[in-house]
Amino acid sequence: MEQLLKQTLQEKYGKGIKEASNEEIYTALLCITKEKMQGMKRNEGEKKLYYISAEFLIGKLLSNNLINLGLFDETKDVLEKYGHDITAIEETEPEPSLGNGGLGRLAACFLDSIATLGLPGDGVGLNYHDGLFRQTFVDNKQREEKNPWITDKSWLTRTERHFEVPFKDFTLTSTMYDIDVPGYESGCNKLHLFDLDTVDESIIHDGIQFDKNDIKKNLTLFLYPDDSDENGRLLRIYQQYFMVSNAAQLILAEAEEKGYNLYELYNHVSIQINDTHPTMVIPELIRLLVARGFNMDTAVDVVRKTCAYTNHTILAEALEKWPVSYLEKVVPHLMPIIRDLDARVRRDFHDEKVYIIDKEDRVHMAHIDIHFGYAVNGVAALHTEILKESELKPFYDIYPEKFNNKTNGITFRRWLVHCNHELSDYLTELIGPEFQHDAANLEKLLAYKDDEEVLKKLRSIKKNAKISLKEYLKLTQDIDIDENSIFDIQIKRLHEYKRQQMNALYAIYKYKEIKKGNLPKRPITMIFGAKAAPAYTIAKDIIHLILCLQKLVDSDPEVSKYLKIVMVENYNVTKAEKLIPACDISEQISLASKEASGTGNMKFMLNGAVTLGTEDGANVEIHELVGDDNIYIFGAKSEDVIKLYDTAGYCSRKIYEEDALVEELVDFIISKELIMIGDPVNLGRLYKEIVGKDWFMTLLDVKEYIKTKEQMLEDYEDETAWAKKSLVNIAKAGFFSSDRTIAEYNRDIWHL
Ligand code: 26M
Repeated sequence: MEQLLKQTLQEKYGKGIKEASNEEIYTALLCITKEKMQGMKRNEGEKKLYYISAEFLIGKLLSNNLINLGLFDETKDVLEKYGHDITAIEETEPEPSLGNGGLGRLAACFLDSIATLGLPGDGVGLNYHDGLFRQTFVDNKQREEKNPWITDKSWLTRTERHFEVPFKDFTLTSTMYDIDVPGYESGCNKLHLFDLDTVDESIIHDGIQFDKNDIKKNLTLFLYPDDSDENGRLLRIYQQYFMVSNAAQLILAEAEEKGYNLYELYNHVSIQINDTHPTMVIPELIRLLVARGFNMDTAVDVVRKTCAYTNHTILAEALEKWPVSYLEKVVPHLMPIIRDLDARVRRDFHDEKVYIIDKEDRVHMAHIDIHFGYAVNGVAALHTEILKESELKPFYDIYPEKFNNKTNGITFRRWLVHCNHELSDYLTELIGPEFQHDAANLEKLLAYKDDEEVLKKLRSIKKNAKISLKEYLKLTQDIDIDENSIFDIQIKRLHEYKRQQMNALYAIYKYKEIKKGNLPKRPITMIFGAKAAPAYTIAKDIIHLILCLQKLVDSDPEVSKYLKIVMVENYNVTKAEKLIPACDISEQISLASKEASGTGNMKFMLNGAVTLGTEDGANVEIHELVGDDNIYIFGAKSEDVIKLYDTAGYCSRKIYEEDALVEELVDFIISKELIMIGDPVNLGRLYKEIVGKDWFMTLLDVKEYIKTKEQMLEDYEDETAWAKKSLVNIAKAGFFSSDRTIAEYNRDIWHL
């Protein structure tokens, strides 16, 4: 590496390693790594997977690629020798924000594991020029700005693949860009991102506004910030069709190039449909096969044996239902096929709940996937049970054999080895390096559960991570935090079901307690990080509340000695990598039944945080693995919540009126202290929402939540007992390696 780096810097900039700037070294390392990956062997086989997803939240790639190529330590040493720090060099890399949250990050972890397991499998998606917006805070409110990430030297490689994508009124020509996906000590796959040469970034104005009508100029400009944004639904359909038509054409082109018989496509290809966003790949593939001479029945049969679908949510508003009129406007050539599929369903089944086109003329995308795919999976055990027993019950009754669970996972290369070198090195020293190949080996750590030395070392590693985070927050937001305080962290998209508002009510509780003189034994640092969809009003009001509380506490010297509230600006993958190793308490407090899995919960556990959570998503499996002593569980159970919804049995106003403490906490949202800092419109609206609707039942669980968190704070004071909990969490995290998840997908669904 030393020689290569010297030579590259000399050629590019006429400089030595010592004199080169961080940017120059970054660019040189990027070029070197890219070239190495080009020379790598590709994972190959008789059958290949295409993972189609509207989002791939890949994060920065330099360190990750160096780790997977086995070059990280060497590179770090070379840089140190010449007085450079690899962390500072990483800072100069722009983060591609090609995802909203969990679903996109999962796709990125999966690509890493697919490559690492040596499986032939590529990702297919879109090359959004500005990704998800960049968040800033102005007047205690979220502001959205564009977030360009593509520079002349990037991980993208323009290819010679182009396809014609037909829309109603015009045809567009695509260009395929590739990003290499190196496996850890294994072969290489690719992420194919499709784009349009005519996209024009100059049409963006005032933050993230742009002309929604000129598809040739705007198609791949932005990633849609989830469907709470009503605006631009048509554009979303243009994007989805552009993505899947390119994917389908690529799949057929590669199959034809390899000389495969398309009548046996399913022996050579599996297509994983990541949520319903790529669902149109089903009618599109049928269309393309019919154009190649297939009759309709055969085309349907071949496609059905090729496609599999993953469901990531039961939230009704997130289940895509496109009005027929929209599809007619954008892709009229798919409508006869979709109508034909619907007719097949109506012929075979007499239950309107499973029809593709409903009475209101809306196309249910998930229904296409379930009828015309061969597998349907949920993303955690509880979630899959809820799909089978309630949300998708009519489908489960028809196709029990298609349903299966694949509990999510995370790549340990990024979420341990890269983001927490000190912990990862110590684990290697203690239990050997095998856990890096097979995460189940982390259980060897249990042998040290009562070893005072080990527990002490784990505490010191945590402390160092807290100090690093302290330095980072000082540098980036000029915020001071105390490394001796307890770090309580909730980082995830802002959504009412995730209940950041409940955590904010805890902050109010603590503020009031301190005011009353009930001082905590140790200061508490409450950290939040979350973006809200620009059109999701209440989510933005919750951000406003948290920022106002942050100001209130900061300006009160009596309270700020004991409590600090920090809202991290522009929360993204890079920030997650700095926050997670420093965490003591991992907040996973969604309303039971609503969080399909969660993956942040796994990242925190792996880095030694203790979960404060409801019995929801993968928390249930974490609970089973670590046992009652090493997790803090509270709140209503999912069966009870589902019952409450079914019977309309929940009334937040009743709890508010009958419980003095709840009333006091909620009233504080519109107290004069907060109104002086914040905007009465936002705070008033949030207050009304919680008292009058509280759709995600915050007031149902808030008291037990407060009590459980108080217990945690008390237990934290027994340092040895706490370090033991931390150790057990790390030791039991092996199950959540995405290598395990992918091995299961391959065993049960893909058969590569
Ligand atoms: C929909 C329509 C239009 C525009 C955007 C959307 C949309 C985009 C993202 C809808 C949902 C999106 O994401 C859902 C998601 O991230 N789900 C999460 O998936 C994770 C991985 O399986 C789970 O761990 C989380 O629990 C789940 O919330």
